Order: sequence, then C-alpha cells, then structure tokens
Amino acid sequence: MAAIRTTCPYCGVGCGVAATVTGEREVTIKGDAAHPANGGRLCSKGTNLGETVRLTGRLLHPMIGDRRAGWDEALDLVARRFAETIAEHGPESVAFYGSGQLLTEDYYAFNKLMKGYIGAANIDTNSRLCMASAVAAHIRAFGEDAVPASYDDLDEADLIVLVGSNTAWCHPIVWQRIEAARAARGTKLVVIDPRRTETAEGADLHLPLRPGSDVALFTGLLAHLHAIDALDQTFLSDHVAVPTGFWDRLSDDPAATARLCDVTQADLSAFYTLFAATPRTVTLFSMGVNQSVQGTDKANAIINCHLATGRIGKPGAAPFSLTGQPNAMGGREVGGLANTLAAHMDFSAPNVDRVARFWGSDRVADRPGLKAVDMFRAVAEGRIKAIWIAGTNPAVSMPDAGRVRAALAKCPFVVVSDVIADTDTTRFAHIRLPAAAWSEKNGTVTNSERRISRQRPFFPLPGEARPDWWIVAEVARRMGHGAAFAWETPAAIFREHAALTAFENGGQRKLDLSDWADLSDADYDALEPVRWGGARLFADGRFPTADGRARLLEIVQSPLDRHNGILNTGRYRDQWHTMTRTGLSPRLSQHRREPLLEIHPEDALANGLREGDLARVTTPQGTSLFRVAVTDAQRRHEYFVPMHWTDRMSSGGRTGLLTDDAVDPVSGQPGFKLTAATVEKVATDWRGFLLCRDDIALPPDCLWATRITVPAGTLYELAGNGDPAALEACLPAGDRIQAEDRAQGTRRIGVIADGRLAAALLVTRTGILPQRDWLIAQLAQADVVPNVLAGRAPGAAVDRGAIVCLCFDVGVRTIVAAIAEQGLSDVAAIGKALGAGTNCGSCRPALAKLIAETEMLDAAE
Ligand SMILES: Nc1nc2c(c(=O)[nH]1)N[C@H]1C(S)=C(S)[C@@H](COP(=O)(O)OP(=O)(O)OC[C@H]3O[C@@H](n4cnc5c(=O)[nH]c(N)nc54)[C@H](O)[C@@H]3O)O[C@H]1N2
Ligand SMILES: Nc1nc2c(c(=O)[nH]1)N[C@H]1C(S)=C(S)[C@@H](COP(=O)(O)OP(=O)(O)OC[C@H]3O[C@@H](n4cnc5c(=O)[nH]c(N)nc54)[C@H](O)[C@@H]3O)O[C@H]1N2
Ligand code: SF4
Ligand SMILES: [Mo]
Repeated sequence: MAAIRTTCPYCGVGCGVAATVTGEREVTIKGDAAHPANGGRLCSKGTNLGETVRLTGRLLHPMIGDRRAGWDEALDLVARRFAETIAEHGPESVAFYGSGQLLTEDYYAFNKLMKGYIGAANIDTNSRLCMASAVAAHIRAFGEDAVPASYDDLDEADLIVLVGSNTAWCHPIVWQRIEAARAARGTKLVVIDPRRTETAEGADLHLPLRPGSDVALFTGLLAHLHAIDALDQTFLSDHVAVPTGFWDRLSDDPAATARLCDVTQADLSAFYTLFAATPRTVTLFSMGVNQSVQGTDKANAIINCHLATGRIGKPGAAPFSLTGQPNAMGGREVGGLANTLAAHMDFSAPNVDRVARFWGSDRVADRPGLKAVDMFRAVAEGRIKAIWIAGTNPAVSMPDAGRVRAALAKCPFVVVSDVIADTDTTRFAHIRLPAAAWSEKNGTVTNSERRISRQRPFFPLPGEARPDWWIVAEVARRMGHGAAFAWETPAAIFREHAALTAFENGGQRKLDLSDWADLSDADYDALEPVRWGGARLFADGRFPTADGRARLLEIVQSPLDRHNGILNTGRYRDQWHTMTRTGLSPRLSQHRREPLLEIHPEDALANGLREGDLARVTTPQGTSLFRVAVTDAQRRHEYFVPMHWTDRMSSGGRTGLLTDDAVDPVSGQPGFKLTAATVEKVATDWRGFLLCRDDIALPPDCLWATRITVPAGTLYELAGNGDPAALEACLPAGDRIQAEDRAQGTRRIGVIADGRLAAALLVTRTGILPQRDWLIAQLAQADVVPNVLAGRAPGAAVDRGAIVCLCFDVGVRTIVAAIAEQGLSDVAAIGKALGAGTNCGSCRPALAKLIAETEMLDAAE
C-alpha cells in the first residue's frame, strides 16, 4: 500500500509523516522527505507513533454516565441541556474549553457555534496555558498576532538565542536544524534558562538566570544597545513608534542587571556583546517566557530588542515564538481564544459587524469571554452551568488543578469529547463523546512558521468515533442552527475559514487565505504544505497597526519575591502532556520511568534527601510525592518536576495540583514556571516493583505507585509502609514461585500461567533490586527461565543500563564502556560504533553529555 502523507500530532514543529498501513491498526511511520518542516526527519515521539495507534483504552461509543448511548440520544441531550441553560440563564452561562490539538476545521466549528450563534465568547482553550502571552505581545508590538519568522531563518542566522525553551526535548527537529546551522556556518547559540537542560549543555553560552528575571535581562540589553549606539536608527525612525522620552528612562547598568538576574557579569556582558555584534540574530522563545505572570512583558522585552536593531523581516533575523501544540497556530488563526473574535479580528464594532454579516447571524458576541482560569472559577462559582471540554485534560493540566476538579465535580452539566475513555477529566463527564483520533481524523493544522499542512486519515473510524467538527455541527443543528453548520466535508469548513480571513480584508490583516478560499475538495485533499505570508512577514517594514508602525513598549521588571524554594515545571523528552497517547508506547516510556524531583545536591543534603528517595513537595495549592533525582543542573533552591503524570498513571507526580493559578494581567496566562514550594523526605519501609502481562489497576496501600507501559505488559514502581504482603492480592491467578531473603526483607514472587511468566513482584526492605529490563523482556518470552526470580539472565554479569537510544536499543553502560574502550570522542563516533543517535537523533544531546562526562572523569584521574 502507498504511504499516506500526514502531519505529526505532537509538537508545533509540524513534521510531515509518511504512514504506510501494514495491517489492522498497524502502521509503519517514516518522516516525509518532501515536507519542508522536517525533510524526512522525525524525533523519538514521531518515530514511535506506530505504538500509539491501537485501540487500547479508546472511547468508542457515546456514553451517558456509564451507559452506552446512541449518537442521536447523546447529541440530543447535549443540545437540549445547552439550549435550556442558555434559555434560563443567558448565553454566558455556558462555555467551551478546547485545545490546540483540534484541527483548524474543528476549531472553526466550535468558535462559530459559541461566538456566532450562542452569542457569547466563553470559548477558551489550552492555548491560554501555552501561547497567550506570545499572542498578546505580538498584538501589542505588531498590531496583529503574526509570527514574523520561519524555519528558513534558522539556517541563515549567525546567532540563535533560546529563551525559556528546552528545544532539544520539546522541538527536536527545530533543534536539529539549529545544530545543522551551527555545523554549517558556525552559528552561535545562547541558552537562557534557569536549568542546565540538554539544550543548554552544548551551547556557546548558557545564562542560568534567576526565574522570572527575563524582563530585566532584555531591558538591560536594550539599554546597553542604546548606550553603545548599536541601534538601527533608520529602521526606528521609519518603522517604529517610540514613546517620548523612552530612551532617557533606560539605564545601562550591566552590574545591577547581572545581580538581579543572578548571573555573572562576565556572562551577561558576553551575551550583550554577541547580540550587539550579530545582525543576523533569531531569538526563539517558548514556555519559560510565556508561562509567567509577566509573560507578555517578557515577550515584548525580547521583541523590543529586535525592533530597535531592525532585526525583523530580514533573513536570519527575527523574534520567533515557538508554538507548543500541533495546531496552536491554527487555533489562533481561527480566533478560538476568548479574547479574539475570528480570523485575527478582535471585538471592535466594525469587526463584530463584519463577522456577523459573513456568518449571517444577528447575535455575534460583541465582547471577550472568560479566559481559562477565570472560566473554571466561574464554573466553581456556579456562573457557568454547562461546559463542553474537547481535546484537553484540564483536571491535570490546569494550574491549581485540585480547584478545577472541585469545580467540575459541582458543575451541573459536563460534556467531554476525547479519544480516550478514562482520563482524569472524563471522570467528571456526564456525557462522553468519542472523537476521531490522529490516524483517523482529516483536516489541517498550522505550525510555528505559519505553514498549513494536511492531517490525513489512514485508518477507518473505529467503533462509533466521529470527527470533532461533525460532533459540533450536529449539536449546532439540534440547537436550531442547521443552515450555518451544513458542511459535508472538512474541505467545506476550510474554504469558509479561508473566505472569512479574506472577507473585507483590504490588506488590513496579514492573515489572508484568499488563495485557498475556492479550493476544490480534490485540491484540498492534495494540498501540499503551504506557508501563508511567505518566508517572512514585515519585510517592507510595514506593520498592521493604524499608522503602519510597530510599537516599542515601556517595560519594567516586576519585583521578584524571595522564596525559600521555587517549583519549576515542564516537559520530558519522550512524553506528551498527560500521557494519554505517549503513555501507550513502551519505547517512549523508557526515557523517564517515574516523575522526578530534580534538586541541587546542596538542597538535597540540606533536606536529608538522597538519589532515589521519595520526597513530598508542598505548595499553598497542594502536595504530591516525587522520586528524587539529585543534579547540579538545577540552581540552588529551585526544583523541577514534569507536568505529565496523572491519577491514571501514578499516585504521585501530580504536578497540576501544586502550581499557582496566578496569571499574567495582560494575557491571562498562568505562571506555571514559578510556585513557592517546600520539599521534605518521605521515609518508606519498603520499595519494589510489580511487572504484569495483563493490565491491573494501581495497587492499593502504596505510598508510591507509578505505572509505565513496557513491551508485553505493565511495570509498576512501588514503595510504602507497613506490610507489603497486601500487594500479593494484586497478583493474577497462576502457579507461584517464591524466593525470600529474610535478612534484607526481600521477597520475590513469580506467577506462571500457561507456561509463561504472567507477573513478578519484587519487594525489599533493605536489599537491592535487580534492573528491570531483563525481567521486562521475560514477559514476552514463551518459556520461563529457571532462575527467573534472580532478575537477570543466567550467567550475565552486568546489564546495559538505562536505555539512551530508543531506536537502536542501546543502554548507558554500553555507551560509557564503548567511549572508554574505543576512545570515542564525538557523537558521530558513537553512531558509527553502536548505531546510537543515527536515526531520530533525540538522544544526541544525551550522548554528547556522556562524552563530556567521561572526559571529565578522565581529566580528574
Ligand atoms: N517532549 C515533549 N515535547 C513537547 C511537549 C511535550 O509535552 N513533550 N509539549 C509541546 C507544547 S504544548 C509546548 S507548549 C512546548 C513547550 O516547550 P518548552 O517551552 O521548551 O518546554 P518546557 O519544559 O515547558 O519549558 C521550557 C523551559 O523554560 C524554563 N524556564 C522556567 N522558568 C523560566 C524563566 O523564568 N525564564 C526562562 N528564560 N526560562 C525559564 C524551564 O526551566 C524549561 O527548561 O513543547 C511542545 N513539545
Ligand atoms: N504544570 C504545568 N502544567 C501545564 C504546563 C506546564 O508547563 N506545566 N503546560 C501547559 C501547556 S503549554 C499545555 S499545551 C497544556 C496541555 O495539556 P492538555 O491539553 O490537558 O494535555 P493533553 O494530554 O495533550 O490533552 C489532550 C486530550 O485530548 C485527547 N485527544 C487527543 N486527540 C484528540 C482529538 O483528536 N479529539 C479530541 N476531542 N480529543 C483528543 C487526549 O486523549 C487528551 O485527553 O498543559 C498545560 N499545563
Ligand atoms: S519534532 Fe518530533 S514531535 Fe515535533 S512534530 Fe516533529 S516528529 Fe513530531
Ligand atoms: Mo503548550
């Protein structure tokens, strides 16, 4: 069968994927060599998409409570309850909460129903948690939410600055492009992040700044550029509006800035000097900038430096906001946030009038609706009485998620459209609607560089799953708006969206898709990835403001509170958000098996914590346990935890319960990266692990139980107090073999069913447990090895250690040994010797780090 060309459903890089169906829900995934975003490359997440497309855990039928219902019944009920609520309490008593993982067509349908026909603007999405500050900053500086740059600019830059972005993990194919530019033209790389991430590890300069101090850093840079006369005066006078007296209010004081940002003055000056000297500079930023209570100011402080040096709209020179989700950008284009109306238009009277005429509706919303955090507050306070959540898991991903859960529990009517039956959010749903998933759904997404690509289906819709746009249109029809939602295909919706962007545009808005407004269905199906606005916007120096000028903004660093401990949160390389899909992949689950608390060695010492201990993190919002990982990549008094783990996956690692829900006053985006926190050791009597072929619920009576998917089964890491014997009740039926070491309090139990290993439980009070890999492999074996409970192959001395390269299955010990024995001195040499790092490339930063560490050890000897 021929490969279907589609787009990766994970990050905003928007890589093209070639999918070849090889059987029932079986597919081979390759990079699409013809896609300009990736030229055939895929990172670890994209490469392993095939492991996530089976029907495990899928929601396949509409459900009313726990009862399976037909589509008609479910849709009628949703329409009736929304209509009744609106009739009784007004249009603002209902809300939609969507996602940057919806397709543009889905997004358009949700937005049109809420803003065009329900007549309120209470539709917001998880992009509020992600991009809202970048959106607000673009609008403040350029007059429109338009990303000036493209990936081409990375190839042409001489300096790339990454601010608050762990690009190597979160935008890996952009990272590979940055690496390529460094190799090809010696592009310099500066990383600005409080943590020494794998992204920062190999940079020319890393500024481990004090969290939240980016505004001071970039305002200091602007003052310095002004002081040394490094501004582009011509660009400023022709194209930028500068407030009177602006420059007089800036003072160039690198020493003070370095103190405030807590970086050395030498490093700060090195950055300032490099920036001043390099016209071709691209500054990429993501969540370390956006997810801050001063996020919009941070983004504008960066943009200021680019405007003042004329570094925008030119090859290799631009501020560049990286988008997180695959269609964060498409959602912004549609206008699916509560503070935008549609197609890059706000709620000004002429815009409302224009959109009303285009949609043919007399009740278009005329003012912004509630932003995510306020929306869930309104649910809690009973002002919103019906909510429809689609493509997002707010019970995990919202800040202060405990409060969001309480709100949902009280809400009279909760509808959730999802692809997975049981998530932390679907637990609160009165109605669950089964959506089409990636591999089935059909439409378009827009990536970080404004490139619109097709997501194409290659499997038929399973069970009764339906596309999100279809579900919305059916509800709209039942609410009496059939004529406006009569689309037969996603192509029809795309044409309507494109036509709206072009409608009475007259060059006022950069977003103008008129070239695609008449696309035939066949042309839509065959649509090649296309970038609207071309490679770069604003090349003529004209901006979509009333006077055609961009704006320099007066920005002042907000005071930073002194906390004894700061919790920072973010992502792991191989997990995607709340793990509903990446959690199904055994390969991806190997990179980090448990949610870790990363902590500086001195803080660990001060709190009596050692590697592998359990620690309790407490914030004003809540508390949760994490496994301790001691690392000097953290600054003192700052802790990092991942956002991914859920109630479905773990008893701990519940980061969403901890974060503060304070928001940026301009954008309404929460400051996920900075919450006051304390840590303490949690002693346990025993630890262990449980491996089983069949899925079982989280074992009870454990302080710590985290699950991951492994080939042929599930692995639980466990710890607790009291008698671990209670765990034996979890074991499946079968013949048991046992071994015991009373001195160390170690118990090993194997269960054999049908002549194969069905489960293994290994628990110890003071002893050492074997590495998991060999036992995991035994689950898939047809025969049981005689001494299986030893946990390693008969005669085998050492195992290969934690897997570093997923593609070639190479462990850390194998790599370290090869570096030492064969004198391997770079990543390419490791690739030659072991294959590691030569496919998806996601482990290349980790390999580079291993070489550096081995060299350091050598030097120390
Ligand atoms: N593997 C993987 N990739 C993903 C995702 C995923 O879930 N997993 N999700 C996608 C999505 S939706 C998004 S939004 C992106 C996010 O991509 P990134 O923004 O790269 O990821 P994060 O880990 O959230 O945060 C980035 C960095 O911000 C730093 N930071 C914290 N506080 C500050 C500060 O005050 N200043 C500065 N300068 N930095 C700070 C953190 O230490 C962290 O390393 O990733 C996308 N790609
Ligand atoms: N502490 C902390 N919290 C954070 C962040 C952080 O850095 N730290 N980052 C924030 C950011 S940037 C983001 S983007 C959010 C992400 O957070 P969420 O959006 O909550 O995370 P996902 O796990 O991607 O949720 C997507 C849901 O949609 C379902 N789904 C997948 N495909 C489809 C589809 O086609 N249709 C429908 N209807 N459903 C589908 C999935 O099964 C899943 O339940 O988290 C935010 N929360
Ligand atoms: S970088 Fe990786 S996760 Fe992002 S779109 Fe490309 S393959 Fe997918
Ligand atoms: Mo995001």
